[in-house]
Amino acid sequence: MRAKEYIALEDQYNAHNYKPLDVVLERGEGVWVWDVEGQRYMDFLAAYSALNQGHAHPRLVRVMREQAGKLALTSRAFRNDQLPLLAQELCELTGYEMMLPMNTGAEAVETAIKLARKWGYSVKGVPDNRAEIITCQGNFHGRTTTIISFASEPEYKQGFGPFTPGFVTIPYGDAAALEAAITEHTVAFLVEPIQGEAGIVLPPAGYLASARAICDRHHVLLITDEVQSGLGRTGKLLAAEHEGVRGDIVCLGKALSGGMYPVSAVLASRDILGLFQPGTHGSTFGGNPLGCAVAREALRVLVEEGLIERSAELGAYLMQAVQQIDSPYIQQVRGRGLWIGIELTPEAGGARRFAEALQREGLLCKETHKNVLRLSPPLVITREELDWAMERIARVLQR
Ligand code: IF1
Repeated sequence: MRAKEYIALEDQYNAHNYKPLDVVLERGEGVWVWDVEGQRYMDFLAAYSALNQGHAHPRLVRVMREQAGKLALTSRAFRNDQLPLLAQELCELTGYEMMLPMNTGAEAVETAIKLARKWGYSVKGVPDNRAEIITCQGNFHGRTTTIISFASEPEYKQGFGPFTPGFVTIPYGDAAALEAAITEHTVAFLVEPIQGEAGIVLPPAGYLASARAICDRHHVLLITDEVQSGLGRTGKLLAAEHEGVRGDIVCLGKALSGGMYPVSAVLASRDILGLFQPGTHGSTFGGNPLGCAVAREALRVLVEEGLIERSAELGAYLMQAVQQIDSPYIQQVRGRGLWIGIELTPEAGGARRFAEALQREGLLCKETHKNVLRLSPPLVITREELDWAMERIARVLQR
């Protein structure tokens, strides 16, 4: 079938909850993908940073094939030989005492919310059903009804009420606003170390460290959502490390499985995760042996192929190259590691048309909100591949 036939089928039978570029992909390898007409593109989105290890990484494909043929799912009614090893390896890698496996990023964030509330009632002594969690303007933590209850983007929440109470929203990057919002019912502060969906927005230097100190001062848990910023994307294993900050609860997802399978997790101390008793939380697929086997290999690839260091080194190279582009359309360039947002001027006419122009040049990336072009290639990208991309990005932005 031709691309347009696939598009017609999708438009007829699939809900229109996205406005995808009209490119129909059938194969991927490393940073490259091919559409159904044999056209090659460089993937500069990496599925919103789920594909840090690149498409079809041979080590991940091999492990997935082997495990799929052995044992894919047991449910947690029984134990399996992969979850204990993932749990140990992930905790040793991150320095946390315990983990709880889920599937999607939203489920990890929901787990963190439930855990923080449970801690508030049973440890901090907050009166039942009075727990408050502070979140930030511009946040993105997933699409469940509780999570969109505190979304600041109207289109994420319009028409989905009634909303879950117990959330207070403050401006991102403002430590004084955080301290002012804390009450005796506050159990946690939920924050992205760098806001992804908001347009790769970095907070002021020292913000996360201030938030950490304020949470300590007020006996409030710091929940860092590293679903997108984590696992090497910013040039560190966890983005919070740039400020030497450790969240009390950390949410991971996306690249935890290298994009091969939905695997997410929550990390915390034994004192905190120990609050979940048997039967108080769960998931059919959470901790399944297939996802755990792939996640174990995805973490090994991340470390053994030096992808975290590569993200720091090539990210600095990419940032410097983008900053040198002389274009009337560029308002601001932000980012860290191989994660860059190019904010365009209002006169530029919106980032979508630049993404479409880049698609015609063989580069796939995505706009976020109206005016930001998001660059987040797989971390396996080479300097030559970056140069190939930069040539096209500069050409489109200077046109
Ligand atoms: C969509 C955005 C990115 C996330 C952070 C949790 C989740 C995400 C920081 C939930 C997911 C995805 C979801 C996808 C598009 C993409 C996205 F544009 F929506 F916001 F990356 F920026 N925390 N982000 O970024 O993880 O449940 O999806 O596994 O919903 O459109 P999930």
